[in-house]
Amino acid sequence: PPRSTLFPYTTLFPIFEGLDFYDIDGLLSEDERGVRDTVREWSNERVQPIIEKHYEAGTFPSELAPEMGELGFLGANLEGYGCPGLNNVMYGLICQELEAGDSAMRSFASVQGSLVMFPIHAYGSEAQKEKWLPRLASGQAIGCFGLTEPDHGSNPGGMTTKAVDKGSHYLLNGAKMWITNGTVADVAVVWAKLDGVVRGFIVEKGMEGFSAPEMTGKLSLRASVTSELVFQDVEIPKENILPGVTGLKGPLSCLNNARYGIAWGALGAAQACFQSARDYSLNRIQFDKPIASFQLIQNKLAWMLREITKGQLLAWRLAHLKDAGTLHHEQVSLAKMNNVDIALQIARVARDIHGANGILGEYPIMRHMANLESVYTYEGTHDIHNLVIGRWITGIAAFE
Ligand code: TGC
Ligand code: FAD
Repeated sequence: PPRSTLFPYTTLFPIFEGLDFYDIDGLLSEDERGVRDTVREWSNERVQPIIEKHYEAGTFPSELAPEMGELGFLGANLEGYGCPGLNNVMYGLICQELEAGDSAMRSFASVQGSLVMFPIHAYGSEAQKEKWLPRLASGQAIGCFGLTEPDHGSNPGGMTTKAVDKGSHYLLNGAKMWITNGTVADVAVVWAKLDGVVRGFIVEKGMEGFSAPEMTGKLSLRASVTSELVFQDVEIPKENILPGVTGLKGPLSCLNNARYGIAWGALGAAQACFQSARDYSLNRIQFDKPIASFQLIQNKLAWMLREITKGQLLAWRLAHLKDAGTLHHEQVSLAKMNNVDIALQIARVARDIHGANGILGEYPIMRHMANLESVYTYEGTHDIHNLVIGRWITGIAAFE
């Protein structure tokens, strides 16, 4: 369609600049700013130009996985075994910059680092750590995390995937659903009940009876691979159980780490939408003026800036609580819930400011908006986090 020449910025690959109204940069160390700038530059060069095509095709740009490993984006806040050992501000900033490109990129890093490498690092045997962590950190191997089942999403404690101790090995039966990276993963951290107690198992690609068909038909997170995991009498070697944790707190502790990353990541998507809306409104002429000159548009932009700024302060404080080791998981729930919620609302308002152009793939808005619908639901739905906070306030678990 003919387009106004007044849209100089509107290309297929906008350069993400970020928003820093409250001088958050002043709260960051030089090293933290350096990490942020590295990821931003990489994402602007390597992700922005190709991501819309991948989104439309429903494919993940797998050639970027080793690059992400080489640059230290995978398992960023873990130490040893080839992991980068960065602090949690840096880990958060990595998530922010990746998600400014696309939620699929942050999802990939979240699953790999927080949901696969973290449990192996925290609960694995020495042999498991040595076997998997260096390969996962470098992006040479890909991992997935199997908790959700077709009939157990918000309530993973009800899982029916089961392992039976057969003496020489465990026999695993059951199915997982909605598993990011499943089809392309070399290794799956799978949560199953052994004698009625939740345990973690390392399931390797190629094990007999294990398959991971890709789920199709998604209209959100299209640049991310999502799969089922099916286990039919899979013989799991005894040494593949995670020895360091029993019970639901195993998988839930991994989720804390990933939810933390999402609290930062969602701000990346929100800032990308804000930037696009600001630039569009300055260039779009209606009634002989840029639409940015109308009060209603300025009100929308000011509201976006306000919510992003509050979210940034929340994320920064969360990082310092996490680094200090005093963070409790209800604080993570608040930040995940708030920052995804405002990001989704910002994407919707940005779409409105773009008028009809807002529905085009040429702008990142609709893609971010559709992605954020998944982010709102995964890693604990918005309302599950509400109820977690409600339990903290009242002592009463309303989800039971
Ligand atoms: P509850 O009785 O509350 O807890 C059982 C045990 O776990 C402990 N615990 C936690 N520990 C660490 N971190 C947390 N966040 C924890 N929450 C609870 C708790 O202290 C207890 O320990 P212990 O020692 O007493 O046994 O468990 P519940 O069954 O009542 O469930 C509570 C509820 C509903 C909050 C929980 O089930 C939940 O969070 N549900 C949401 C499920 C979820 O988030 N699934 C995510 C799947 S993975 C995913 O979505 C990846 S998307 C990846 C991507 O692409 O980015
Ligand atoms: P349900 O639990 O059925 O919830 C449906 C609705 O009911 C929600 O609004 C919810 O808030 C509400 N609800 C549920 N219980 C209550 C209650 N007690 N009180 C009030 N309201 C309630 N899982 C993994 O294990 N690994 C992955 O890698 C992974 N990746 C994913 C990738 C994508 C793209 C998506 C969309 C999901 C992924 N998930 C993954 C699954 C995700 O964690 C679940 O979808 C999520 O936990 C919610 O479960 P559900 O979809 O079954 O919804």
